[in-house]
Amino acid sequence: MVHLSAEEKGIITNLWGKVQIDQVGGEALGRLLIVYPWTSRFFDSFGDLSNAKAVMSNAKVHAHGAKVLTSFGDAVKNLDNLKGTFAKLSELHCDKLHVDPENFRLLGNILVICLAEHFGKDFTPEVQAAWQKLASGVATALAHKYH
Ligand code: HNI
Repeated sequence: MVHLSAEEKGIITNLWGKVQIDQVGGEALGRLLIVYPWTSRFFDSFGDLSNAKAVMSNAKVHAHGAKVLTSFGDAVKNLDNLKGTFAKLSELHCDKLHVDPENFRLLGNILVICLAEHFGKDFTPEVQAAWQKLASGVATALAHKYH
């Protein structure tokens, strides 16, 4: 499990307060679907995902991305208990959705890229390190109930 220092926790909470969840969530999920096209097989019901433009303008992608990033925000509020926080979602993604947990890592890395783009020079290496750690912790927590 990841261990976050008090300083890293401060960095994470501070940045999270400025994240535009709807925009960044949609962008991160959209980029996941474009960069790793096989991930679109989980989203059959979302309509046209056949090219980058279609993905990035797909309202269902944006809505679901916002939902996922809102849920990711529960991690920020529970930095000392990621496994407990994501236990139910881990069961859901394993038992019902059958999402390969490797995809959680891919999405976490894409999220970091989106944050870097949004925050520009404020996204210093220290900020990146803290977020990268959090993303890894969330991915581990979401994979925890897999069997
Ligand atoms: Ni994920 C549904 C959270 C990564 C595929 N996912 C959800 C829901 C939440 C959620 C919350 C809604 C649950 C409900 O309806 O009760 N997902 C998260 C989080 C991450 C994540 C926090 C990682 C940070 N999910 C992924 C990834 C994939 C994924 C990487 C596939 C590539 N998720 C799904 C699918 C659904 C889903 C598929 C169901 C969508 C639907 O409504 O049809």
